[in-house]
Amino acid sequence: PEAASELAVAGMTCASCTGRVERLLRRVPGVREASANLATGRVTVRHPAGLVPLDALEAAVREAGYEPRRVS
Ligand code: 9UX
Repeated sequence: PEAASELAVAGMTCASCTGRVERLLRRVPGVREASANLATGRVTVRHPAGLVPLDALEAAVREAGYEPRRVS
């Protein structure tokens, strides 16, 4: 089934920031959609359950130039 992972991302302060984070996350194999919320500093990533390790998502956020934090 479909699943969603949520990450908090520090340092996103404009629409270009959120766009960059979304673009890099969508490149991760298995990711169907990534949506970053500028107001909350959170990113929701949709992907098939179990297929995409959180580590890969965090790596993509760092590659975009931002610092991810796990949220429970
Ligand atoms: Mo503009 Mo967002 O420099 O980092 S892209 S604030």
